[in-house]
Amino acid sequence: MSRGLREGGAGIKRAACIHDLCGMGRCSLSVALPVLSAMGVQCCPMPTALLSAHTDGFGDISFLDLTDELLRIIAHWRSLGFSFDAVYAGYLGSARQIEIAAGFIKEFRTPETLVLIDPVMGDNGKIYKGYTPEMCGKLPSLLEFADVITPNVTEAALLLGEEYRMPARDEAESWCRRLSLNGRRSVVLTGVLFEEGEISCCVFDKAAVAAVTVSCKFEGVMYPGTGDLFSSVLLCSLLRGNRLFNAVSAAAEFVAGCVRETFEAGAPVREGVLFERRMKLLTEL
Ligand code: PXL
Repeated sequence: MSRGLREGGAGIKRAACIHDLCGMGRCSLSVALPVLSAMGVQCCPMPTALLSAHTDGFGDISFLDLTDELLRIIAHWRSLGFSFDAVYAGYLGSARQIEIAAGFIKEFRTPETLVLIDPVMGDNGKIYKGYTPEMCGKLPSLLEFADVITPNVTEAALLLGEEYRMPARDEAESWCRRLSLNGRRSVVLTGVLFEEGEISCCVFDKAAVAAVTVSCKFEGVMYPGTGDLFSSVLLCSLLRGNRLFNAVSAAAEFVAGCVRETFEAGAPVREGVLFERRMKLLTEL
């Protein structure tokens, strides 16, 4: 069977989503699935691991590594001849999965496929529990295949070999340019605190060869899973043909609205943002 993008699609774009599945704490596939569906994109999950909850704040979580299962999923999809409008990768469960994901992208991407990789490694200057130095060292080899990467400040510092710190405007822009590999890929640096009461993204768009800043009101609390929410909305907005800067603005506004509602509700931070009641807004983005 030949590999086609649209078979059975009726205009619905299809994304392979390489993320973990967490039972508690709204993140990764529990966010990507509803967001992609609401925004009219088919989400095809490639679960990297199954966890009872994410790794930040729930204590003794369960963890099932699905590395071997990924190989079986890929083998079946190969036999079906599928390809994808997008490959969207986030939290990986083992060092071997980095090579598997890279092999998958090489084999299944077409010239039109959008590859967005969120280099999920840590936050607030700390590496996530279970994310090994070997994985940190190998991840750049996967990011080589990305059209767009969305690191937070912690991940950008790790990728650049810089000590963790909140960069000033000039430095954030320079980090983005360095992470773009001489303009070969676009970079969205998330969660940057330039001004009191504001949270920003620094965006390097390879198509425009320019860096810009997008800012929203900041409530002072960082919620887990907001990076996944942001990247999922960003991916769909890009698949709708929006330019990177506009897609970043739309994703940042949506996340900021979810954070505001969660903050006002006084909901537990570790459970992530209350995005459910705001899903209807995504259909209009
Ligand atoms: O939201 C990022 C993320 C994804 N997956 C797992 C995590 C985290 C952040 O803590 O622990 C398992």
